[in-house]
Amino acid sequence: MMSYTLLVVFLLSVVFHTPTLSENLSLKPPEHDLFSGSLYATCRMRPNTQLASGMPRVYGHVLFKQTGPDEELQVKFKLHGLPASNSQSRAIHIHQYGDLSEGCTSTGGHYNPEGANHPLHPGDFGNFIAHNGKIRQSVDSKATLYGGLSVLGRAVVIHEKEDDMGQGGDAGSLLHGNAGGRLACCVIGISSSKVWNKSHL
Ligand SMILES: *[C@@H]1O[C@H](CO)[C@@H](O)[C@H](O)[C@H]1NC(C)=O
Ligand SMILES: *[C@@H]1O[C@H](CO)[C@@H](O)[C@H](O)[C@H]1NC(C)=O
Ligand SMILES: [Cu+2]
Ligand SMILES: [Zn+2]
Repeated sequence: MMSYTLLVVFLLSVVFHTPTLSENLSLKPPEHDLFSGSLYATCRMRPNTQLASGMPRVYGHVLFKQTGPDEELQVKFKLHGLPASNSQSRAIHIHQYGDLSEGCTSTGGHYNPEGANHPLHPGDFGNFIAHNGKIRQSVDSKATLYGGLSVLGRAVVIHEKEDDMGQGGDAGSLLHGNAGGRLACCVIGISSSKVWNKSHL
C-alpha cells in the first residue's frame, strides 16, 4: 500500500511538474526573463598580449543573441584593425577557456564538448575577409548561451590565417583547421540587450 501511495505521488509530481531551482539554474539564467525571453552576450576583442611585432592589431566586439534554449544563436562580428590593403581570409572560433592570463594562448583549443572533428565544433564560425580593414558580418551558429554547454565564459579567437575547414589532409586540420597564430581574443560575457539593439550591420 505504501509503495502504491509513493507511486501516485511520483506520477502526480511528473504531471504537475514545477521547475526546481537547480533546473532553472541549469537552463535559463535570470536574464532570460529580464530581457523578454532572450539572452544577450558580448565579447570585447583586444590584440593578443603575446602578438608578434608587425602583426595586425584587431579590436572590436562580437555580439550574441539567442531567443531560447532551442533557438539558433545569432552572432554579429564588428571588428577592425586588419590591413586595409589585403584580402586574407581569417578564421574565427570559440576556444575552450575564458582565460587570458597568457594572452590568447591560455584560451586552449577549440571548444569541443562532443568530441567532434574540426570544423564541426559549435564555435567554428569559418572564414572572414576584412573590407577596408573591417569585418562587419552576421551569422547563425550552432553554439548556445543556455545550459551546461553554454559558451558564456569561453573565448572568441581571430586567427592570422585561413581555416582549411578540415580539408587540409593532416591531423591539425581536424583539430583547428591550421589557421595559424592568434591575433586577438576576448571572453564572452552576459550583457543586456542594449549593445545588440544599437548595433546595425
Ligand atoms: C523557475 O523559473 C520560473 C519562470 O521561469 C519561475 O516561475 C519559478 O518560480 C522558478 N523556480 C524556482 C525554484 O526558482
Ligand atoms: C531590444 O530589443 C528587444 C526586442 O527586439 C526589446 O525587447 C528590448 O527591450 C530592447 N532593449 C532595449 C534596451 O531597447
Ligand atoms: Cu581558433
Ligand atoms: Zn574547430
